Amino acid sequence: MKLVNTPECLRSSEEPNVDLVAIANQFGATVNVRELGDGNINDTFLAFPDSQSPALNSARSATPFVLQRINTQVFQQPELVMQNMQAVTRHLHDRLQSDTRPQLLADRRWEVPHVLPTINGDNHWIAKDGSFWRAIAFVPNANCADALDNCDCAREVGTALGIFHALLSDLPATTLVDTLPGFHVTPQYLQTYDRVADTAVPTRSPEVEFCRRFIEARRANADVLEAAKARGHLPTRPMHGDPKANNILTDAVTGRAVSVIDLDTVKPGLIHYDIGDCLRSGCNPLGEETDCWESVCFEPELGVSLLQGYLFVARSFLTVNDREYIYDAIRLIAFELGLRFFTDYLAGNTYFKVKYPEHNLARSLVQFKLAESIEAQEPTIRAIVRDLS
Ligand code: GN1
Ligand code: MG
Repeated sequence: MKLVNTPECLRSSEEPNVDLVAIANQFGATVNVRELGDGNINDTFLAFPDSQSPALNSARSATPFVLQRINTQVFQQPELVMQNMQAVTRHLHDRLQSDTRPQLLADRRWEVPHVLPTINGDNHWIAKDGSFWRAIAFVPNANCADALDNCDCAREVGTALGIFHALLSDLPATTLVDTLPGFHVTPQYLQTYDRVADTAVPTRSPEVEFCRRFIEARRANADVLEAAKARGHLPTRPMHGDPKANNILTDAVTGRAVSVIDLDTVKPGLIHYDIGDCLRSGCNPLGEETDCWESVCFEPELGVSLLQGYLFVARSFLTVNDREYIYDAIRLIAFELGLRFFTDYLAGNTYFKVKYPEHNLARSLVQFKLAESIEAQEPTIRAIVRDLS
């Protein structure tokens, strides 16, 4: 996430009636609220507590906190999202406090993005208009990047995902609820695409034709991970669901990874979707919002470093089968995200936030170009995984 440069006290320009300070006050006396980040689904703000407030006590410091409005069209059971987040953050916290704190974390700063209660002790607050709000601890002195430009950063991003998976590897997946059925089940996205493409007003442009042909050529491979799961080759585990590079924070001074944030999508699933998502986002130096989609490529040097970081930690719990499907995961998740963006473009931009009507089309082209580049480097990527295992 990037801190967006906005006026001191922000009232969302699209929603002049939303009093963000009043909403933030439900989580503790607040003087100021600013927009934070560029999420595609939820609305995120940074709230600054009133340091003069008598209500401020040792339980709540004057540190800013993250205030979020959950998109309840996407997360239709937001209470269950909170339940999953709390199950995961409690588990992370307990492991960090206990004797089972991994040796790897002995000399590493590691922060858990805890859920902060409302002044009434609840884990969320529902406004009069029905909107769903919650607060999360802000990790100070940390940065994130939408795209990675050097191998040290890539290694740290991979290490962070490895630590996250390692810390959760003893949490039974059954502890978590499937809050987003179908999320990261690629064949289901294909079914949705087929339904939407049948009814969408036909749009003809070279870019749209490129996307349609791209999808058709890869249809048969879309179930590679789901089929592996069905055959018992890949187990269901707690997954993050969205570990793209900018959801990993690094210490502002040392550059070492310190946290994995954005836990809305934690649920039972295949960690391969996480591995794929981390690589597809971390090894695309132009980033997923670039206008230069024709120049997008998967940078193998970044891939080596990211996988070095990940596998160094994850080799303790990954099986031979797990390693076998890492290449497929990287290819598939870029294809899947392109498919999701393209479907949403055809459907009239109802899921992802957009800044202009063709935004989702532009995003899908980036992901398809990335998938093409990953496919062209299959032997290299498979060799990287093999050599690191
Ligand atoms: C969405 O909102 P954000 O940026 O955290 C999406 C992810 C995509 C991502 C692409 C619930 O995440 O699946 O990979 O955009 N989240 C959901 O940037 O659909
Ligand atoms: Mg997210």
